[in-house]
Amino acid sequence: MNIVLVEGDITEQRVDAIVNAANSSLLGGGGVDGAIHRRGGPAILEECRALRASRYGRGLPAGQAVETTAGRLPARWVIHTVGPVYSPDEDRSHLLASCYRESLAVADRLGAATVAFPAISTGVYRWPMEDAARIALTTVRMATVQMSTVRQAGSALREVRFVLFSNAAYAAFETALAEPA
Ligand code: AR6
Repeated sequence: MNIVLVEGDITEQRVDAIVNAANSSLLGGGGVDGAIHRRGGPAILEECRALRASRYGRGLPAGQAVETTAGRLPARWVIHTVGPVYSPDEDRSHLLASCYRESLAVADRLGAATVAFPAISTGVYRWPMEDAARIALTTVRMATVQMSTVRQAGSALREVRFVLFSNAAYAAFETALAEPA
């Protein structure tokens, strides 16, 4: 399983699944969420509305993940996850880690070989980039090791790609990736 860093726009990634940093409403927003819905078209929102009506009447809780179609995007699925809002007073890193773990579990269940993540919670939800990068990489490394040891047949997952929207975000992930696992 490879971890790859790229600087770019997640909506342009040709992967099986892209992860959306959504909010609990699942009904869209700004940032990466806005970009995904804009470029993916109305089919994604339609499925999100159906999920609200069926399984998530109170919204998708922070740390959980659920998939929809990717509409017109060059991916097969969008996995929506809700990051925690950063708080200087309360450690919510378990919720941020859970976003990565749960999204990978959904990707694995779908049989995705390639998955792209944005830097969840580092925009509107204000999580400091260096810390978010460390949590993201530690969690993905641990989860993929577990997936390959727990599943006898092996997971289809071959690549986890982090798509970073700025040079500073890319540099933070590069530093965290260079740290010993
Ligand atoms: N591709 C990759 N990364 C992007 C893109 C893109 N097209 N656009 C932004 N980013 P944010 P959050 C980066 O705010 O902090 C939404 O309104 C961005 O630079 O999208 O989890 C939701 O509806 C930042 O580093 O998500 C929620 O209400 C990272 O993606 C709320 O924002 C995440 O920024 C979620 O906040």
